[in-house]
Amino acid sequence: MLAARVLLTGLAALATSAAVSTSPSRPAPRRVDVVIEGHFGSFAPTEIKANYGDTIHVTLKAMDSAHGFRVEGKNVDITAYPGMPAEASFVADWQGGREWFCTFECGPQHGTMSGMVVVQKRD
Ligand SMILES: [Cu+2]
Repeated sequence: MLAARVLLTGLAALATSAAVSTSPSRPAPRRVDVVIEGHFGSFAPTEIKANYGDTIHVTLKAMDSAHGFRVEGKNVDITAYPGMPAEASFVADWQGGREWFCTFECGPQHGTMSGMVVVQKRD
């Protein structure tokens, strides 16, 4: 019983300190790690969310044929092959949505392969 009470008190303290250190109005820049799977015709997931100033680290995995990943307006262009993931890091230095798309001619559905990086303003 006492052990349970001590545990609960500790959890409450942790929750309080977490709330203080991660103020929602001004989150510190962070590293956002995302694993994106390229399948014939689509990526999974199709959205990356970040805050302005975050560093986004993408690991692209090719699940069937090779697939590419290029972000509109950024110097990011990688190609992954089955069993050979590719990685890239870039800073979310814009606000709003920016499309990413496949840059490898992977098949008839190639033109449909895209996603969106959505960057929220940091107040
Ligand atoms: Cu493609």
